[in-house]
Amino acid sequence: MAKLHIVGAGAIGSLIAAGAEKHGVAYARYPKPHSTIPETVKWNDSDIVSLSAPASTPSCLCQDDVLVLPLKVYQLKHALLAWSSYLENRPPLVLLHNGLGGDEIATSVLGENYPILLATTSHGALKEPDGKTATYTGLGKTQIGLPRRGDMARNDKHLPWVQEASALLNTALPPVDLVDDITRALWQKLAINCVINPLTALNNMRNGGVLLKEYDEIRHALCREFAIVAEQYGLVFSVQELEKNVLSVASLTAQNYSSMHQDIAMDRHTEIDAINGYIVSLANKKGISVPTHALMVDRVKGLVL
Ligand code: KPL
Repeated sequence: MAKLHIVGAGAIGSLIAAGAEKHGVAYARYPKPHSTIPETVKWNDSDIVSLSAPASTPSCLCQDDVLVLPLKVYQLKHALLAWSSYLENRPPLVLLHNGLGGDEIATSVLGENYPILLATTSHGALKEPDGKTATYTGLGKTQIGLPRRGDMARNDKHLPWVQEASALLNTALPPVDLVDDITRALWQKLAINCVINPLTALNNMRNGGVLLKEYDEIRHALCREFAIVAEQYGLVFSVQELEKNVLSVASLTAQNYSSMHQDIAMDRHTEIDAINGYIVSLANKKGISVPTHALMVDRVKGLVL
């Protein structure tokens, strides 16, 4: 029976584990040593799902298993180096994180031909302050797909390993949409994070604060610079479309605190390098100036100094 191997002790990983537990999918969890890992998840129907104890030593994974990495981009390299010796059967990896840059890290550790899927989720989950419980705060969906590679054929998503890995995740935590162009979906999500995350962290406000008139100008500048950089990398977005998506997510999640707001509030490392920092580094490679994204990076880094 194919098994989901879930790395880390975060809220989304716990949600996937709870879905696997509820729906009869075999799974194992691998938190970092000494981290507090949720033992139960409060499901969205108030059911309390008890999770299996962490598996301390990973055994060699089977080819039809799936290794899910719901980690921050800055944690990925270390995790993949630690896992690489258990991956000789080449089970597929699923990278699930905010921001971009994870695929480059994974291919630098495992090589261009390693079977990798990229995913983004809009399910809401949060780890309670005691660290021992997580709560499923909002039903969403997960989009998954193959990273763009030069030789990619349109029907690659019909490859058996791609279908099987996404079906396994869909059984655990539906709905999972296997999409033709995950890169575009990830950039769309990146634009949302580039605006909501730094503005909420810098101004100590909930996501709904981004809707205020006083942020019109900066929202627009961030979306405009984003669209210019994206176009240089073959992704065409209209500034209006990006702003509309930002406003829609800010209003749907108006009462929530963004992950970057939470990271700052809890004195944790932020994901700014994989979000606005990713845009700045791509812009630099093309000689484009993105002063508003660069300002966000500097100011967020200033908050944690
Ligand atoms: O992904 C998010 C985050 O907080 O990181 C958003 C979409 C902004 C929702 O809070």
